[in-house]
Amino acid sequence: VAADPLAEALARIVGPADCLTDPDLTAGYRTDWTGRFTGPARCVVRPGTTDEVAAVMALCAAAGQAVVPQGGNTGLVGGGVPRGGEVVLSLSRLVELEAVDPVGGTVVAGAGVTLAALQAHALAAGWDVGIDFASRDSATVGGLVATNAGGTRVLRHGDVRAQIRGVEAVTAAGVVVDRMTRLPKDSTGYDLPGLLVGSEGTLAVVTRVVWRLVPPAPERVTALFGLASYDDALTVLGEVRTAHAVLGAAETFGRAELELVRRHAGLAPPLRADHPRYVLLECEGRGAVEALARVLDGYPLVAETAVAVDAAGRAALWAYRERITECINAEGVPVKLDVAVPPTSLGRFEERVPEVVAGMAPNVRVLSFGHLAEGNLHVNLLDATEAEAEAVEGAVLTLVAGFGGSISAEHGVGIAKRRWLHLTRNPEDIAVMRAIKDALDPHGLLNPGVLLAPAADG
Ligand code: 2HG
Ligand code: ZN
Repeated sequence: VAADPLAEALARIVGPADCLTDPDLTAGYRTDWTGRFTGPARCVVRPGTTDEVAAVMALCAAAGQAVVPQGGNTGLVGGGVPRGGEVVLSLSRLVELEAVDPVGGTVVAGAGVTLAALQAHALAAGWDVGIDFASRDSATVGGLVATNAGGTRVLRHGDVRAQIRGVEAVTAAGVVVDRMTRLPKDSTGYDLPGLLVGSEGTLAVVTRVVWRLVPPAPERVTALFGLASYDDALTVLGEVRTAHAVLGAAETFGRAELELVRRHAGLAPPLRADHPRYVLLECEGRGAVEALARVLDGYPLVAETAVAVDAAGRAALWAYRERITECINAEGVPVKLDVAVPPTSLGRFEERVPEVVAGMAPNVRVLSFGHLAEGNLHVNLLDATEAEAEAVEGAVLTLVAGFGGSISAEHGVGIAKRRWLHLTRNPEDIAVMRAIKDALDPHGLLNPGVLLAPAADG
C-alpha cells in the first residue's frame, strides 16, 4: 500500500507511534460505544501538546482535510467517530492535571483527563467534581465539554457548562485561543467558554479547561424504593426537595430495566416485591440520613425502601441504575434517544412512547430510564431495523417536541439527531448557529455533519 503523504506529515508532528493508519490499530477509534456508528478514517493522530494540536489542525486546514475530534469514545450519538475518511484527532494524550487552587476551588485539566481521574485528583485535594456518570473511567474532560454532559448530579451542581470557567482551544485554522480565565467574575466580552461547551467539536478543538470544583459532601445516603407510578415518584421528589434534605441525585427506572440489569449483571433483587417504578435518591450533607428517613419512613406512596450509607452499600444500589446501559448493549445494538420533557409530563410521556412504537414497529422493544429531576429519559430501542429506527425516532422526537421537551438532553445531537434539530430549534435559531459555525470554521473541516448539515463548499 502506498504511504499517505498527509499521514506521514502528521507523523512528523506527533511522532510515528501516535499517527495510526493500520486498520487493526485504528479500529477502536472508528466505531462508537453503541456499535451503531462506524466509518473509515484516513488516520488517527494523537498529539501530546496543545502546540501539536495546532500544528495538526494547520496542516489539515492547508490540505482541506476534515477532522473528527475524539475523547474517550464513549459518545452515543456518532459525534466522535469518522463517517468517511476524516482524520480522527484523539485528545487522549492531553492528560495534564495542575494542582488544585485550594481557595478558589478550580483546577486546570487537559482534554484527555478522564472524569474518574479528575474526581480522584479533586478529592485528594479536599474538593469534589460536580459531575458524575457511569462511563467515568473512560469519558474525558474534552468529551464532557464537547457534549455539555449531564449525568446524575445535575440537579445539585448543574451541567458541564456550569463547571467550566475557562478554556483553551485550537481553531480549524490551527490558531490557539487562550481564554483560561480563573476568575469567578469576568464580564469581558462574549462567553467563549460557554459557546464551546456543547459545540460537539464543530467550532474548535478544546485542549484544556479551568474546571470549577465543588465542596465534597461530608455524608451521603442512597435510597432505592419502589412506587406505583411516575406521578408518585414526582410527589416524593417534591417532598424531599423541600424537606431540608440536600438532594444529590434522583434517578429512575422501571420493571423491565430492572429485570434486564438483574439478568445480565447477575444482581439479586433490590427489594422484596416487584414495582412498576423505581426511584434512587441520594441525599448529602450533615443530617442527610435523618432528613431522608423523615420523608420516606412510613410515607404512604413508598412501598419498600433499601437504604445504604457506606460506600459498598451505596455502590450496590447504584449498580441497578448505572449498569443498565451496558446490559442494553449485551442484548443488541440499541437506537438511543436522549430526551427531556417537563418532569410533570413524565407519566403521560412514558405512557405514549410504547403506544407510538407499537403502532409503527410492533417487534421493537423499548427500555427507558434516566434522570427524574430533569425529566431526562433515555429511551432505548432494541431489535429495530434501520427503517424502523428512523420512523420511530421521528415519531418519538415529535412527541417530545409536543411536550415542550428537548431532543438532546445530555448526549448531544451528533450525527444521530441532526435531521431532527428543527423539531426543537426554529429556523432563525438554526441560522444563527450556522453563522457561528461559518465564522469559526469557514471551510467546514471540523466534525462535518455533526449538529448541522455539512456546508455546501465541503
Ligand atoms: C446514563 O444516564 C447515560 O446512564 C447513558 O446517559 C444512557 O444508555 C443510555 O441511553
Ligand atoms: Zn444519562
